[in-house]
Amino acid sequence: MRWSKPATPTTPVTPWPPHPPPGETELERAVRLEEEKEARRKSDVIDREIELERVEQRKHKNCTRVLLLGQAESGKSTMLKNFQLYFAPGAFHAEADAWRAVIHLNLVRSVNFILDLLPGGPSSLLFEASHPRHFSDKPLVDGGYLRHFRMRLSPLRQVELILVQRLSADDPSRAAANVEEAIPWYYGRASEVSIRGGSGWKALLRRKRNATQVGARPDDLDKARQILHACRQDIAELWEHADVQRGLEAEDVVLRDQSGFFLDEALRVASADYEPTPQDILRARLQTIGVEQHTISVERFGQPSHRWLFYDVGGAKGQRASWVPFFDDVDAILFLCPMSAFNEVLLEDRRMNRLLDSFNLWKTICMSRLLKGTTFILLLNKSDILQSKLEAGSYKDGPNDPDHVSEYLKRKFVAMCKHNSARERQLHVHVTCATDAIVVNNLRSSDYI
Ligand SMILES: Nc1nc2c(ncn2[C@@H]2O[C@H](COP(=O)(O)OP(=O)(O)OP(=O)(O)O)[C@@H](O)[C@H]2O)c(=O)[nH]1
Ligand SMILES: [Mg+2]
Repeated sequence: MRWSKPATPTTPVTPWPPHPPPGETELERAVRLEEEKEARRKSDVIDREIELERVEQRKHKNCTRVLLLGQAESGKSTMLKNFQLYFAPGAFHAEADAWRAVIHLNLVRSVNFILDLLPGGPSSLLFEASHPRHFSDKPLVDGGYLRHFRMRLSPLRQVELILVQRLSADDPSRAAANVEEAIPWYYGRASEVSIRGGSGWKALLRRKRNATQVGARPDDLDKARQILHACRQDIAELWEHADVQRGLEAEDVVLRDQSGFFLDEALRVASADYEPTPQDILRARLQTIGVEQHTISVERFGQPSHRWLFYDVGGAKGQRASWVPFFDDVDAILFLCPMSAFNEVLLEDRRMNRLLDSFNLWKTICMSRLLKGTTFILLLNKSDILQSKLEAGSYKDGPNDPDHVSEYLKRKFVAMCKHNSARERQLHVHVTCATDAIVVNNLRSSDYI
């Protein structure tokens, strides 16, 4: 029962709290008073909820709400970073410290991945009998170099552990579970880095760092940086070693096209005074688990004015059911399709081609009745990787021309949208490279953003 006044004074109403009934016993009175107290408490809770809702709605008035959708590794979180870089560069740069740990973890995982692939590693694959054993005058396997690298780079296992623990919650067992829980390992790529819990990890990292700065104990992040610094020459040498390069090539492992690739810049990234650049942050890979809500307050003349509310979702198959509750609460959907994935399969379902999966997803989203009036912005992403793949001759059945492929995809997506939408909708299509820091500026030249 709500605690409220009558709508008009003339309307006959039951008084509340009701008058005590005649002949009420002590016990009945105590029960009645308790019930009235409980009713008031419930009424107060409801009032508070209504007020909160009103405050939220008021906040949203000056706020554009965008839902980022697309399969895993399509570039959703990268686009979000780019929006932050464009609209709130101050906030973006303030988070650089936290991203350094992710970038270091990306780098260390790539090195450990290569070491694991080499003979004697747990997933030894390179230099099997079918391949020549060495390509350089300093053979990696036969010349004792591998032993040298293994020994010199063994502290990187500890660095990996420290970074995983620091990027996750305090509980190390949870840290271990967080990593790779969604994606099975397979030999063609380094394992994923995933942290559950939205952007909380950045705050956690900051808090822990501040706590150690007042002198409680030496910071293990600094220790990890020192180890990395000491290993950086060996990392660069291992990566550049002709045997490693040719071995990976023979196994069709193209690390350069993979997420979180920093081996080409190992000397810079692993140096003790390394500060991540915006470009590094855009290229850092951190898998999203669940749905994260991010608010970007536009920094204009130092004053926040307009706000963006982004919902960034995990794109892997097992994550998609959690998208639906956000469908009816957004002004626009930003859907990303990685064009370069035409010859790849989903990590979580290796029978499914990634481009086909994007088509299926797009169709489902266009058909959704909850989204029938929503504006769609389609980003045909990873144009740079598409181009390098085509230059390498990967697209054998047609002209190796990126414009031809993007035009074809654009026509296909537009037709699917028309065919599957319940009514006509606004659809804007762009070819993008989400790691390019000017991408939002380019989108802004179309007047709807
Ligand atoms: N070269 C290149 N890399 C890109 C591009 N877009 C994203 N990436 C990289 O691809 C990786 C995956 O991008 P994310 O933004 O993490 O992908 P996501 O869609 O958020 O993936 P989930 O969180 O798993 O759903 C990151 O390392 C990005 O830096 C692009 O256009 N070109
Ligand atoms: Mg993501």
